[in-house]
Amino acid sequence: MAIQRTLSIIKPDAVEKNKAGAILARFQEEGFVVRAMKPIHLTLKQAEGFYAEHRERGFFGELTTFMSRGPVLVLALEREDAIAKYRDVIGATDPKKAADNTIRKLYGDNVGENAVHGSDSEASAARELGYFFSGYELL
Ligand code: 3AN
Repeated sequence: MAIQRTLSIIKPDAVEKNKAGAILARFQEEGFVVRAMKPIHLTLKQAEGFYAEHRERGFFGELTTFMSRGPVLVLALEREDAIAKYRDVIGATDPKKAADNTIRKLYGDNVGENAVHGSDSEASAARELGYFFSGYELL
């Protein structure tokens, strides 16, 4: 499997609970290398742009209000097979359905406030990395 990059967001709920450090340490233990990282407090418009593909879903307003309510930590993570491996480490979208010891099981509260975001394909990883990082930041 090839080396890939994926976009991770440690969401406002996890930052509020002071779990960003523990989550970052877990990613590093799982073999991810941090290629870029920054704290951001998204505006509602920036959150809406990021989640544009979900615009028609009933939870869009809830999701974008939540994602813009406090700071997040945005990460470009790299390792072999990063996109699938990252999804394994974070677990299912709904923390109640996530496997034991996954990040969403450990730190998520519900399907909306689920601690972390991760790209779900190579195409979305490319778009999402480009949404938050400039070319020079990812060299
Ligand atoms: P994932 O983040 O696991 O790829 P998606 O792409 O289905 O999940 O959903 C994007 C984000 O939308 C999720 N991370 C979650 O925070 C939010 N979300 C999904 N379903 C719901 C829901 N029923 N109610 C509120 N928020 C939701």
